[in-house]
Amino acid sequence: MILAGCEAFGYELPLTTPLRIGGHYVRTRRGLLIRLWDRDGHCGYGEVAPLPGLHREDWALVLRQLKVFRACVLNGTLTVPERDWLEARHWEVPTLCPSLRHGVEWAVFDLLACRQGKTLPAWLNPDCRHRIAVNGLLPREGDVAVQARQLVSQGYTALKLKVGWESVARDVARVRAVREACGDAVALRVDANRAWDFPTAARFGEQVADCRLDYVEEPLREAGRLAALHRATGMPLALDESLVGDPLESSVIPEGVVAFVLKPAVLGGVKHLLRLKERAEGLGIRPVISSVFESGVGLAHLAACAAALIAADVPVGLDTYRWLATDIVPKKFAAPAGIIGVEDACRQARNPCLDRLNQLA
Ligand code: OSB
Ligand code: MG
Repeated sequence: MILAGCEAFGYELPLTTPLRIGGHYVRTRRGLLIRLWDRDGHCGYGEVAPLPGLHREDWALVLRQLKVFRACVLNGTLTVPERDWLEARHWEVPTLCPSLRHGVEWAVFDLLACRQGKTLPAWLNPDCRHRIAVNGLLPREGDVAVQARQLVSQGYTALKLKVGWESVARDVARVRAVREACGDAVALRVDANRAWDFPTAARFGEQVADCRLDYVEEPLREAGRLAALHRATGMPLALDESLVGDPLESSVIPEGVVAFVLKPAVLGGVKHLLRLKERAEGLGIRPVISSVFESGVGLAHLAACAAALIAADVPVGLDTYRWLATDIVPKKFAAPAGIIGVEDACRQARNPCLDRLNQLA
């Protein structure tokens, strides 16, 4: 298939609560929707939404690279192998930054699925799951126990709590409050975003040893001491930041790691994503697909990715949708009872409200 058209639409979505990420405050989520066309009038959508404080690329770089990519499309020089997903997954544009590469690739997959008259998940894998579970993301504000109880009563079976932004004593109290509020059946994950030095993380680990945490994501500023932390505390660990930019490609995975948190929009490109996923599965490590506050289009693609490409039914990190006050799809992305209906989300993503967006190119 030859790519024949490329359009870009900007969006700005107000957040229900501002985000604090890597020292940045984000009040409005900005992003781009791209639409790619073939010569027969089929189209596919992708989302490009670098998050300040997380992605290294800025908007100026994304827009510059998008202009070059679009010129290549309009020249008729970009051809994608289209027999099936196994062939198309090897297609890539070499020079794009991660957020743009991610959006372009998923727009291409969406377009190829459309050409074959299939939904995106069915095109990716005819045996894909139709419903996937989400880990409820607990907000920093308010009473966590109340929020946790609410999510569990709605049907959530996994919860994620951010720690490391206040004292260890407060973190331990919050973890205990959530565990007590939601009982033993719920998988409780915590994420420290590398906030701690070794002694602080070890203190946390000792004091929550009886809380049966599912895992602790990125506890340490110095990732080199993760195995030692696991040996000292027994805490199951998950990697997120440590997986970005290939540092683990040739190195040993620290003892105690039970999950890889995979953010496709940050890893940039399905090739890298699948390499990490295969490495994880080979080691018995759970791959957890996770979002960065995308709109309903980006979230639908992540849901398709988890449902079709991840063998195990692991709750995904897509609960960020609850932070968006509005969406760019007709029916706002949602996970009632902690479950995402993947096909419906992907149908919504093929019908975005372009009249609410601002056409850039
Ligand atoms: O640290 O995992 C993170 C979202 C944006 C930036 C960083 C992170 C996140 C999430 C996503 O936590 C939600 C999830 O994984 O459950
Ligand atoms: Mg994380």
